Parts: sequence; structure tokens; C-alpha cells
Amino acid sequence: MHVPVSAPRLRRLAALAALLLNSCGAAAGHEAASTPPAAPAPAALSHPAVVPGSRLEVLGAGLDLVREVWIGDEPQARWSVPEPGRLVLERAAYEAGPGVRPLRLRDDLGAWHDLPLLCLDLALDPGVFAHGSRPRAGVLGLAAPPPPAKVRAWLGAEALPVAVEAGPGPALRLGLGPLADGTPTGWTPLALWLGEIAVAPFPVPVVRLLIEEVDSDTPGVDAAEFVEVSCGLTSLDLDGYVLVFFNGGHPADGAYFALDLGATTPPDVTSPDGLLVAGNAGVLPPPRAGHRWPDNRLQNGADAVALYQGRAAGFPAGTPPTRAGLIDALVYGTSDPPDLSLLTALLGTGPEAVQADEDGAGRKDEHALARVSRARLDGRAFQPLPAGPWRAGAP
Ligand SMILES: [Ca+2]
Ligand SMILES: [Ca+2]
Ligand SMILES: [Ca+2]
Repeated sequence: MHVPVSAPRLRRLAALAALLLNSCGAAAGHEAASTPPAAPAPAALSHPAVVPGSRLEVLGAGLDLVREVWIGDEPQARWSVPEPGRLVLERAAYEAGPGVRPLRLRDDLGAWHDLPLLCLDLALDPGVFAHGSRPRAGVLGLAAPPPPAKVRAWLGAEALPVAVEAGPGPALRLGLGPLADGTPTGWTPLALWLGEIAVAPFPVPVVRLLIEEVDSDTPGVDAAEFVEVSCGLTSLDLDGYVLVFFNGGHPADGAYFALDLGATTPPDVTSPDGLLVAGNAGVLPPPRAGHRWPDNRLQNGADAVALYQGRAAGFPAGTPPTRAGLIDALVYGTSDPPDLSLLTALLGTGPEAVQADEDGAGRKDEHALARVSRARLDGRAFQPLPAGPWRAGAP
């Protein structure tokens, strides 16, 4: 029996046929380039591979007919068709492990149109990219590791230094960075090229992570000591960064305490002002669970507080100060002579190697050392000012 086909129906069929034909070239045609990967029209997918969080585009005709988007058997919530020829999956979301799974488009008639998609797993450590940090990326799901010379990374529009570290089997481990101090801050797309495979970009938080304020000496037995760090972005888990206290009175200026800025239960995250405070339970408002230390622990100088990329387990008592992994540091005292060995170890020998004095205005009980500039690894950035835990200081 002949079934008449309406004109809109024909248009729909033609459009979806074109979409599927276009998809055949999805993974081909990518060339190593010196600029961030762009949508390779007329391929159907902007990128052949994704990680959770990736932003992927589908190009082709008939996309305004799509009603549902799935990855494998997992429905996607964050997608739109801003114009008829372009579908944007804002944030690929999947719980299933790595593998080739279809990106599935269901049209208004209930038909499914599948596009092959390489779904990778990615582990970033730390997940927050701070100026001066060297994050590591673990990639799972590749059929074979790409040649090291063909692995590239872009953070926004800037090429990011990348080093391939040998990984077991097809797992790939990358060392990224260091992140230059001039790298623009904010949520920024990170794009990876793994050999011929372009991974759709995904957002990472880029921050200037700083020691913002330190109060070592408080009235009576010190019960309101704190260290405030700032990063400028809210709701971030700073897992992978650690505060380390160094004892200027130790023969090797060794560490006497270390506190992970992440790894708390429940997770502690940065405040709406992008701050995180650790300290005694008596600080107001008090530091959250996991970010407290016993009263009178933070020594009053000449000593140092340092912020490292790493974890507390890497800084057992007696560990000498080092610049490796160092993000920021404050060498301080309360009317103490400068500790030159601590200054040299943490801040070098230039004009920034200054020991800040919490008692510089003669009010060490009321004053904390607070930032008056955004300079990193610079003792001149601190002045004694009225203590203000959880309050943003200098812009
Ligand atoms: Ca103290
Ligand atoms: Ca004080
Ligand atoms: Ca403050």
C-alpha cells in the first residue's frame, strides 16, 4: 500500500538523514593545531570525545526536531538548540565508566539518531587551578596512549605546558602547568588534544590562591588563632592544597603542623567571598569541622605559615621548608628579629623576603597580619590591621 508522505515529514527525514551522514566524519579531519580546537564543520560533532562536564556541539540540519538527548542510557539535562543547525550540550553528564557510547538524539516522532562518542574519565588533582600550581590529570578510556609530542592542553585561549607521565596501560597521566601568575582567573574551559582525539572543553576554576590573613597572637591564652585563605571564587573545595606551619626555632625550621584545606566531611568550601578560614574553635564565626586546631598551637614568631599544593601527609613534623609546590607563604613575628633562614627558604633573597610584624603597630592582641596587595610570595603584602576572619580585605 502506498502511504502518502507529507511535506514536513519529508523535510524531517531529509534533515535527519543529513545529520547521520555528517556524523560519519566526526572523528576525521582533526589536525594538530596551534590554536584551541574549533568546531570542524561540517562534521556532526564538534569533538569526538568528552569527559564529564564537557561542552559539546552537534552540527547539522534538523536539530530543532530533537526532543531528548542521552549519552548511552543516561538522559542529559543541560542542552539547547540555540539555532536550527546547532545543538549545544552544555555539560555532558554520565556516571558510567569510560567507553564508546552513543550520543542519542530522540526526535519529535520518537525516533533515535545515534552518534558515536568516546566517553573518557578524568581525574584532576587539584580540581582547583591556582596560580603557581602544577595540576595533574589522569585520563582513562583511551584505546592507546597518544605520542607525548601530540598531547596538548589549552586553558581558555592560552596553551598550557603539559608533560606526559608514563601511565600504566592505556591510562594516561599528564602534568599540567605551572600556571603563570598572569593566567586570567575564573571558570575557564580546559581543552585537551590527546593525539588525534580532541576532547570537548570542560570548565575548571582558575584562581589566585593566597594566604589572606593570619592571627597568631590573641588575648590571653591564644584561643582565636586563624589563617584565612582567599581564592576569589565561591563554593570551591580546595582539596589538594595544604597549610603548613614552620617553626623558626627548630634547627631546620621544620614543620610542626599541617592541615589539608580539603578532605573534610562534610566538604568545606569557600565562602561567598571566596574565603576559607582555619583556626581555633573560638574564632567567630568558627572554622568548620575539620579545619580547626587546638588553642595556642599557631606559634607567635618568628615562624611561618605556608600554603602548598599537596596534602598534609607529605609534611610530617620536621619537614624543612621548600619552594617545591609552594603557592604562598608568610614569615611573621611579634616584635621578633627576622628569621633569615626561614625567609630565604620560603621567599628567597629579594626585596619580597620581608618578615611581617603582627606587633608592628604595638597591638598584637587586636591585630592580625592582613593583605594590603595581591602580590604572591611577598612579605611586603601584609600589614598589622584589626583582625577580620571571614571578611574580605584588600581588593
Ligand atoms: Ca599563638
Ligand atoms: Ca593578633
Ligand atoms: Ca579577613
